[in-house]
Amino acid sequence: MNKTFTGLLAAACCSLMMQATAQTQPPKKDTIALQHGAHRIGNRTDADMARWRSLRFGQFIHWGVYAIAGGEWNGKVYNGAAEWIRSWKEMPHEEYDKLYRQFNPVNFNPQQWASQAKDMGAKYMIITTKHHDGFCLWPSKYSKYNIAASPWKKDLLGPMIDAYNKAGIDVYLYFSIIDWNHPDYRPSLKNAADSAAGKRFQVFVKNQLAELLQRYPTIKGFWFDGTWDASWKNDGAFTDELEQYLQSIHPGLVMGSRLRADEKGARHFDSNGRLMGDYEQGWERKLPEKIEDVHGNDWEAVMTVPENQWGYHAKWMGHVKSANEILEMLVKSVSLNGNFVLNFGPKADGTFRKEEQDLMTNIGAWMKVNGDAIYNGTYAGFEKQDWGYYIRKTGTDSVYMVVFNMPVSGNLRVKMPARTYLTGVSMLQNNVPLTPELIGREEYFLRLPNKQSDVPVVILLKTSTKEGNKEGGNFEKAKT
Ligand code: FHN
Repeated sequence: MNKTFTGLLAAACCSLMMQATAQTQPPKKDTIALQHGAHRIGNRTDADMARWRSLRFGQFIHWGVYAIAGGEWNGKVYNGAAEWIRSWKEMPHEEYDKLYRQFNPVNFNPQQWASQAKDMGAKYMIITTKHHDGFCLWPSKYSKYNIAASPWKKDLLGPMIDAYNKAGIDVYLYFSIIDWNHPDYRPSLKNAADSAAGKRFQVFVKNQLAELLQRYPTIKGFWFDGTWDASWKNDGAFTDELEQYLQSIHPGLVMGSRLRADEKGARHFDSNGRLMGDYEQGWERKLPEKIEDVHGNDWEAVMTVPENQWGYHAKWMGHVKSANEILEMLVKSVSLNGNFVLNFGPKADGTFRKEEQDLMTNIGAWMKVNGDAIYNGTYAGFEKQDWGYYIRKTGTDSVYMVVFNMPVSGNLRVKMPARTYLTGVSMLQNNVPLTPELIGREEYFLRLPNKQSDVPVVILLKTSTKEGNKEGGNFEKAKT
């Protein structure tokens, strides 16, 4: 066996042939004529999109005046998501709308935020420029409800974006269309007066977005939210025009599927089932199970640490995810061709709660050793095994096995696609080589030197599609 293996090593080192990569969307006929449906078939192939796709791990930050309430009001605890507290019957709107007068994040240290995100391994960051409450973290000239009116007085976004960019992290801007503070915002347009307000609101949105682009030209894209109300989704033409307008003033921007609706009110996917926007943006607090679930589209998942808290809530309820659970979600996402974004909700003073700091440290410790398996990773085209996930380094014959469930037998089964052979196996952590045992045609067992580990273990497989595996050819299929 060893001889065969060494032979294979020599024979196959230059093979860069990919096995099945992403499934492409099956060509289907459009049955409905649409002017404002998807304008592209298949994924974007330009450099900006390729960059987004290669980053794989992002940090989401929900920060705003809701952090002051921290999920509590008048001694009562709100069970909903902290950033929604204004909609709670126990929270008078007038009281919430005065909170900005206390927003003074004296301990905000953008360099520290950026360096801890970098240490965690995040390659991009999404910041809430304004959430549904309408409070703007930048001094917008189109709304008085902004950071300049708070005791902090000055821009928060600019220093944040600069610090993250300096740390080598791309920045995306979250922007909520729902705006509870704006007099012209309506969930639905019921009469002529509402329609007039709706038109004014569209101008306001367009102005604020252009303002953000003009103020922060290094941003890589927008992350839209709050686009499910009838007033927004029933004007597909406007959403289409807006997307094109933003692209025209900042070519290359990456924007997901939440922005657009088609003229029939379909969101994310148009009425013919084609994805609108640059990637599928509906994976919130859930992940696809298998490659078929993503239909060959680029996609991104956003995840909370507790069950459903985005902004700061002093009392986290329910299950709080561990670093290993989050790493498994990250790895699973990349193994299915997706990006994974982990959310943080800083406190009103600009610091992060201990649980979030510890998570960043623990995730970062693993990423420092194993990050090679994540960045630029893609679907490997191997049959999934119960021990964990395969990730291929895009465009190469390197495939990583990320082991989350060590079998009691200690044997990790590797089943290669037809006519694919192993040419080298080593532990990513320390390059220690492993000797695979051939157990069938294109099928091996691997055993780790030490099967005990508190964190997922990564094994690097070098593969080849060149002929040469004579020994494998001796295995007979069962005659049944
Ligand atoms: O309502 C928001 C929620 O507060 C949070 O911002 C998430 C993040 O994806 N988006 C909305 C729900 O989809």
